[in-house]
Amino acid sequence: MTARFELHGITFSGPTNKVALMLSLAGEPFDYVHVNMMSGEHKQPPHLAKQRYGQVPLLVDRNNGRHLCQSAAILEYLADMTGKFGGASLDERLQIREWLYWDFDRLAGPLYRARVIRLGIRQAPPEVLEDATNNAKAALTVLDGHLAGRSWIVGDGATIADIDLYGVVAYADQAGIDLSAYPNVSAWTKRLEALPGFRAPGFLPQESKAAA
Ligand SMILES: N[C@@H](CCC(=O)N[C@@H](CS)C(=O)NCC(=O)O)C(=O)O
Repeated sequence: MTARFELHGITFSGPTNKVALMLSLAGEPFDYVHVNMMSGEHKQPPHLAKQRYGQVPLLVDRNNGRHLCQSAAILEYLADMTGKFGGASLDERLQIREWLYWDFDRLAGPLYRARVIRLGIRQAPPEVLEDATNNAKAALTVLDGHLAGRSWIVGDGATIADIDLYGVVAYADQAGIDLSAYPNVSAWTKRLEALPGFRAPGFLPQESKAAA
């Protein structure tokens, strides 16, 4: 049977992995389309026609032809469509949205930046790496404080706020940040990794693959 969802991305990409993790945790099979960013495929007209920002990820919903961009918006859409990980009430949904915005305001930018500089994908002077690392650590401190005495970011179960934030925190090591300094965050990552359907970042193949 044809899978409902088609995910376009690249295995290296944190935002692509957030969406792939959501699909996997929700038990939704999906076709995966590898976008060759090394050759600039994401800036070519065929991709731009589907993803206005020339980025990955892109999610296609074959049930209705929708093309969705921006990982946080895609997570909200998938929560709506699957009825999973969307929060138990309006108040929870509002808190989830707050954390999604906070992620890209405070955590994802600096942590992903430190990662690509450390991996040698981007060149930057030492002070840029230091600034990114310090800002990522400051955001992790906020997250660690929030998780004190809590199992999940919002409410009593995993939501897309956890999936979204995990898709950044999981790269802390590659960003040169030792998570043992953030014990509540460390314990929370273990809880998320124990969920049925969990797949570690980087599980996507280096080529396109149809749903199993
Ligand atoms: N806020 C976007 C960020 C997406 C993003 O930065 N994707 C990167 C790959 S990890 C990309 O496509 N970079 C190419 C570009 O921005 O030109 C999201 O969450 O989907």
